[in-house]
Amino acid sequence: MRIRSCKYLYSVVNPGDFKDERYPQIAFAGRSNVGKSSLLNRLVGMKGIAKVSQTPGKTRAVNFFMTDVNLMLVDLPGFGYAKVSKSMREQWGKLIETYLTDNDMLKGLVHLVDSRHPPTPLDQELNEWLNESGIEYLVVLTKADKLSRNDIAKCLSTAKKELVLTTGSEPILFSSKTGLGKKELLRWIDSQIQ
Ligand SMILES: Nc1nc2c(ncn2[C@@H]2O[C@H](COP(=O)(O)OP(=O)(O)OP(=O)(O)O)[C@@H](O)[C@H]2O)c(=O)[nH]1
Ligand SMILES: [Mg+2]
Repeated sequence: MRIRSCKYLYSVVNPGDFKDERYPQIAFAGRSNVGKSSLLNRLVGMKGIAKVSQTPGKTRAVNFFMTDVNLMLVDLPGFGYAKVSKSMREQWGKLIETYLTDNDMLKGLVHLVDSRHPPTPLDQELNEWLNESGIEYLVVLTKADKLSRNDIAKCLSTAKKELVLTTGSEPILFSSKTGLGKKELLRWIDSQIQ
């Protein structure tokens, strides 16, 4: 599969505002600043389509994008941003959970984990939640361009140790800088929507 173009559709901030969509969707989730928007941009080969920022917590809505292959990409708000109030955190959780629950059009979720650090407790929480939900997911270890050769093997084994991987395949390494992992990720997405 190759995505040649992509356009931003709309954002949802309130759990009650999700629309029924006719197209299959792949969603991207992970802690704030893990590289979700950058990955999305790399995947579709368009730099500015999802906003990338130095400031964590930038993506506070669920953002919907439409590709030329009739597949929707869904950028979920990052979790675990410390500077956000408890009530706001709960609101985000509710928003994400509402989107993920009973969504027939959701064909898979990409769980992004920073390759430089072990999965956080919030990553483990999402992982457990996904295992119970039955949603198919793939763990993607981001910012792999920042790893040394040694770290690469280590981060793969740490991810497999700290997370319980019940669906999908092995975690993959990804870099939005170099494009590492893009082919593999597209292959997985393709298999999810067949
Ligand atoms: N070296 C390197 N930096 C990356 C990579 N992916 C993202 N970054 C950087 O990490 C920072 C956060 O990237 P974003 O793509 O905005 O992360 P996000 O997960 O969308 O963040 P939120 O929207 O805040 O949840 C930016 O400064 C990016 O340039 C990567 O593969 N390699
Ligand atoms: Mg983002």
